[in-house]
Amino acid sequence: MPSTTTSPELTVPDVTVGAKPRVLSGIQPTADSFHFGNYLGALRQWVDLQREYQPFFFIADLHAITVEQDPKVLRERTLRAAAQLVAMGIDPARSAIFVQSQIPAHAQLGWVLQCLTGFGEARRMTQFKDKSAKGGEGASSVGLFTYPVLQAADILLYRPHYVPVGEDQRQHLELTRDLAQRFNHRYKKTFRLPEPYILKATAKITDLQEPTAKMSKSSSSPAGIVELLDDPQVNAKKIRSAVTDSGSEIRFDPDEKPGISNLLTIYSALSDRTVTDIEEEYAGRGYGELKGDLAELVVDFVTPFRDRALELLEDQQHLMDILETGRRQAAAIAEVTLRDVFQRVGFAAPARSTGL
Ligand code: AQP
Repeated sequence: MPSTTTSPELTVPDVTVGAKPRVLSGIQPTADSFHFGNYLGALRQWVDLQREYQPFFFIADLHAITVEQDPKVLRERTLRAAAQLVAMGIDPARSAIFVQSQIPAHAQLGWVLQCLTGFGEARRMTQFKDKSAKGGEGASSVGLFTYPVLQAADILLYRPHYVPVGEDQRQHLELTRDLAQRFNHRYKKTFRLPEPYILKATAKITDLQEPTAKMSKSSSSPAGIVELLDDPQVNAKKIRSAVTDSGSEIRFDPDEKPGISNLLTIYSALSDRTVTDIEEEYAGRGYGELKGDLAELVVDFVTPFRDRALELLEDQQHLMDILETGRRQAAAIAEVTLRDVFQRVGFAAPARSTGL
């Protein structure tokens, strides 16, 4: 557990004095299933952190539409995301699970922060460069460009201490902290400076077929990605067919042996054993044996998860109730922050309703 990182000089009005410190994170409903990168890089930490912190976890549908989505599919995937979060152990009794677009404050604060963000600063975000590379910058949406600023709003609204994410989000977290500091300095101390919570060992799970690239919903080939809701035997086959490196030694060396190092990382995370321990066990044995055993571990992990998620998906009303409870919890916090922001920026408050 990281040590506390709140800036000593920052006195943030906390609407839940005495409450536990907060964690917040989100995931996009951009595929039918989450993958091992999402799970090992971020979601597993969500499950662990919910015990000691006050957790807010959202399904980032506003972010999803930065690239074209089929509306019907997007709605389905939003519920699939909720089912997967619950199936993996996010407890709705402890954690607020909500849908980003249902809290208007995200987009509202996003606008205020856009007005504090330099164009050049936004341009430096490498994820935009990566994601716009395929179709060209001109064909990318402005939303894709300003995505990291909306993400800053997602985070700052809840004044969390920690944001559990994968390595690919580190730069966005730095921008979030910069914007928080800028707002606090220009107006009045309002935002907590959140710390990224990135577990080094699993910060970047790579593509099984292209082990120097990150495993990704949108850019991995089907053979390169382990999707948690896929048929477990299909996933086992993908592990057995993973690209490995020249030579035969089973050794963790991400530069020289990215393929085998990725498999060792996944093995270690699923078995709760150290990489060194696994290297020792497989000393003198071939890649095939390691892959075969890892395939079995993967089947043992994904089978109960998938069964539970599919069962949850059969009761959509229950999932919508969970999201509505989460929405209310999140809205209560977000609206207070937004009110502070609007007041500090100088927006005129609406006149009190006369009831007419
Ligand atoms: N390969 C990965 N290794 C470690 N962490 C990862 N994450 C994603 N891929 C890896 C982490 O998962 C969380 C949710 O990700 P997201 O849905 O918000 O989108 P993303 O980071 O852009 O992931 P994808 O799979 O590449 O999605 P698409 O293709 O839709 O853009 C984040 O915390 C992320 O760090």
